[in-house]
Amino acid sequence: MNPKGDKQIWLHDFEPGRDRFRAEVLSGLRKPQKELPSKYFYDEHGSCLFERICSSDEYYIPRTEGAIMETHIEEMVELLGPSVLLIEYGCGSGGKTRILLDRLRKLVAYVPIDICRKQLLRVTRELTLAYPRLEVLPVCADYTGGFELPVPKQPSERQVVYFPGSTIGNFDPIPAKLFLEHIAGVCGQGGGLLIGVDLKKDPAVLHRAYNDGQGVTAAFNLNLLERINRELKADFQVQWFEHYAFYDPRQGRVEMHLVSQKDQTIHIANETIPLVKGESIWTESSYKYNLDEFEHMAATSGFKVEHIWIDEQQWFSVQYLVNTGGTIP
Ligand code: AVI
Repeated sequence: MNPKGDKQIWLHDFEPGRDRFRAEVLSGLRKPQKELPSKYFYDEHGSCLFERICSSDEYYIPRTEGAIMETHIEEMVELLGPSVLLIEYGCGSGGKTRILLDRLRKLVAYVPIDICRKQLLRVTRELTLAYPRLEVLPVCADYTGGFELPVPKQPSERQVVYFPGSTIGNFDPIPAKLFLEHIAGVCGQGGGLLIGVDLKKDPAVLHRAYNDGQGVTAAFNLNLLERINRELKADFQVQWFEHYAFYDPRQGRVEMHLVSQKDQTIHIANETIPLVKGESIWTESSYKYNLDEFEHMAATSGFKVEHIWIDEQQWFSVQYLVNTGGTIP
């Protein structure tokens, strides 16, 4: 406790440094199809914009997933069992998790992991107030890289990773499989993964979701350039870029790009990046799966699909996968 009576928060801090950010930005911008890693959307302002996307009418994912969780939480809790160590990858604003924290029996500890330190600290503070007896062990990290997990005070019966929101969709297929393999290693044999997976659907619905009428998704996309300007002292003229998002049914993914509106030159860390009018910087992919595709990927990563919950429109699934200790080729 500190003198104000607040619980002390021990942050396990592996926040990616500026050198790594610069190196990843430059390596993406040197490619023939220029690209930027979508994980860098989430600075403080980007995280706020993402929260606004999540409450927009068009972006159906949070409300659909939330309704699935509300409807089936008892069944989920039964499957996960008691004395779980719950590890959440990309906890964001933390709202979705409370439904689990409220219901899980004898929860051993909660490990929220997020790349945005400020947001993570805010969420941890809120949770320690709301759940004073729960051990909360925040980790600030880019969860696509390596980092150590904190060890809770009490032993657990099972480690369960929670990965909601269909963030798995932001990985290309091979990295997605490798990431699931990594999670299988984290939760260990008998451990589980409760994951939100967005499903293939009418492209018009997807188009609306990534092109909301208020322009929040566009602002979220463009904020990446503002962040690079601020943190890497670059000189993107943000007004000369436009948000462009579309669904490619052959690849089964939504692509987000920033399209240059004129021939221009960007300077970052002594490098000059030329862009011609109409050229794009690819900032995000968001893969949509059908159930068989996802089951196959899970199986090649060491997971068996134990249960799937879907909404009535069949737009989104929440799935409980168990690490069985074996993989299919
Ligand atoms: C975090 N992730 C799952 C979101 C998605 O749908 O791919 C990020 C996002 N990008 C635009 N809107 C939301």
